[in-house]
Amino acid sequence: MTERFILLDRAPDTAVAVLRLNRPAQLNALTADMLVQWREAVEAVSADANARALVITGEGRGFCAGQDLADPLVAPDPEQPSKDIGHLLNHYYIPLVQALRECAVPTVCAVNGVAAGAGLSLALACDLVIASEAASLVLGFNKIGLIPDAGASWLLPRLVGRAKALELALLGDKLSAAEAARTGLIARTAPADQVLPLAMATADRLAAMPTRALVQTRQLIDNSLESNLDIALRAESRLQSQLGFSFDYAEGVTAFQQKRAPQFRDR
Ligand code: T3D
Repeated sequence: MTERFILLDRAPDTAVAVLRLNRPAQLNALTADMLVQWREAVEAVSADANARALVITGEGRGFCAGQDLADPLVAPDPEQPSKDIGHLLNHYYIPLVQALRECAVPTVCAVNGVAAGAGLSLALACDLVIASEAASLVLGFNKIGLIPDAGASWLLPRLVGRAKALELALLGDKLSAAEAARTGLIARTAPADQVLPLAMATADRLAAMPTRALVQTRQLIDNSLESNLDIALRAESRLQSQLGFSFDYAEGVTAFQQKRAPQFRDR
């Protein structure tokens, strides 16, 4: 039987799916099987019509130590000197980053402990990142002669600006969760025993909101970093035009007029 490195759960009466990285003895370091299971789990949530938010967290004391450096796919081997790390990125990391960025529901990452290398890249690919005050965040790619990957080189300057991005990537120092929140790398921190409850409460709030509008907001914000005002204005107009015909828009306005809580349902 295939070992389950990713646990996915959504209680029947809730709209929040919870995905747990499950290799705690290795600080949830990523193997190829684990990356495939993670992508499949995110895709399953996208396809689940009753899911309206996704929380991602790690089992054990770490969130994710990045690529498993002992994985024979990448571990340097004098017998086989021509291993291509690009293959690993193309076949495993890139599809996962894309699945996260295109997830049909908002994603909340509860960073319960250390996030390193691609483990940090993947946390940052989520919509909201909440880290335990006990967690540390480190790129660390420079320490093994690599460049930041799994989207980190694209995200970092957009999150913290060029100066801080270069400091984090070139020096590779560990950042406390508090410092990460101060610099804008993550959304917020919480005491260690509160990080998952806060992530769940945040996901509950998101699940009660108009999912399609939230996901399109993510798309607009991501695209805005690549475009100009004219393109952004037209993209807003096109999406707003579509949303104006949606159930959720009618429900939101009607609920406001009737002074009651809206019951959104579009996906
Ligand atoms: O080929 C490629 O690599 C391409 C892909 C690149 C993407 C990447 O993610 S590159 C970056 C890879 N990750 C790292 O370089 C991080 C390496 N780990 C660390 O620097 C530290 O372990 C941490 C800062 C994450 C945590 O430190 P600490 O002191 O809290 O824990 P520890 O004692 O170092 O680790 C605990 C165990 O997890 C230990 O195993 P042991 O001795 O108890 O049996 C350690 O070997 C294992 N572990 C931690 N990180 C990894 C790992 N095992 C395999 N791969 C790891 N990345």
